[in-house]
Amino acid sequence: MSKRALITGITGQDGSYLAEHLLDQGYQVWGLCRGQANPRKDRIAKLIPELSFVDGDLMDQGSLVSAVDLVQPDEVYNLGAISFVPMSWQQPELVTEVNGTGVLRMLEAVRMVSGLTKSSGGGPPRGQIRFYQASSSEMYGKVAESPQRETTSFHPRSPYGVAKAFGHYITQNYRESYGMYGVSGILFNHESPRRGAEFVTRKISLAVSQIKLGLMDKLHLGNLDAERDWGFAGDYVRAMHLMLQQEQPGDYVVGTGAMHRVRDAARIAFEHIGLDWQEHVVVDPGLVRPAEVETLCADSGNARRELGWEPEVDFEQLMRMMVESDLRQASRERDYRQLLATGSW
Ligand code: NAP
Ligand code: F7E
Repeated sequence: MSKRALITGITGQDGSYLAEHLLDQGYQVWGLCRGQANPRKDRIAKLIPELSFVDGDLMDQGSLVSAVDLVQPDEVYNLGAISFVPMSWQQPELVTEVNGTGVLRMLEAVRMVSGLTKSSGGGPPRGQIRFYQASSSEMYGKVAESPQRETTSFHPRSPYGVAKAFGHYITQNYRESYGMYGVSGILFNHESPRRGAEFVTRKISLAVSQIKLGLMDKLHLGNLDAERDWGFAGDYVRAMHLMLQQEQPGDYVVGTGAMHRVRDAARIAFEHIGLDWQEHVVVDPGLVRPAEVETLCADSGNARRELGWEPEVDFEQLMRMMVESDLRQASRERDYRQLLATGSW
């Protein structure tokens, strides 16, 4: 019989790639969706027609228990979160509730449906449901060492990072307290043509496509010197799945090990369409964060050795892929507007 997976955050970037990957592996896949008329649900349902949906919200314990009980999954991937870091200074309590306490609620739902009680410690993992938590390199924040690995201490710099650290530790705690098969993937920044427009790589690729078509001229950015280890989301969801296939549960760092600055992302994207980024990028101090994470770089040695995971797309390929995708979309929209304006169709 095929395995069943339940994914929270199905309407987000990673949810879509993970669902496609699991369907390819022969899984039946359910996505947890919130809200009574979530427009992003229609979008993902159109993109992946084989998906099934179940209602639920990480703010609502009862809905999560019902969802897990209904789906009876073999694997739960908790990807749901408010993922844009600056939001976490605007609404710190909400972000803590969804990204921190939400993890606890999801673990409780899995524990209750699995009928797990306190473990006496040791022994093989208990319960039939395996749980994946989407931890983040933002937990490292002001980094204690570079590159960062599983044992590097945390120093989060935003309410987002603090909430993710809670989610990380509570997952470890359920593993130790109940013997649950629970793991956290400490994923570094990963991007794609499906990335939200608020994140810096997509903000750049969207702006480049608009500038190419003469629809805008200047792109406002914040800290150009921030360094990140950016990879491709399609590569990273393979690591999530592999983590749940191991005999013993464990936490893994996932990243490429290559670091670039925000200014490199801009340069590569503008160069791809034959323009000089410095003629179009304007630094806006209003976009600089109150406490910045200056530098992040992954040591994914454990994931490579123990999971056999390797990234396949490098940073230059990634930026070019995103620019190409946005250019195609922007050209289609321009042609459509022209057709509407001339009435010639
Ligand atoms: P994303 O595109 O922003 O998607 C976030 C998802 O969370 C959306 O489907 C959203 O659904 C859902 N969500 C928000 N609030 C919710 C709630 N109260 N209940 C249930 N679902 C809720 O994020 P992503 O890039 O795919 O990232 C996936 C996960 O990995 C997140 O937990 C993120 O924090 C973490 N992460 C991401 C990266 C990265 O670089 N992408 C790196 C490390 C960790 P709606 O449509 O309902 O809003
Ligand atoms: O910022 C700098 C900004 O918003 C990257 C999330 O998926 O990855 C993501 O968090 C860097 C920061 O991603 C602009 O200051 C400069 O240093 O694309 P971002 P993020 O904050 O690193 C982690 C791992 C997650 O877990 C999160 O969920 O770029 N930057 N100028 C800018 N950033 C944005 N957004 N916009 C700018 O104009």
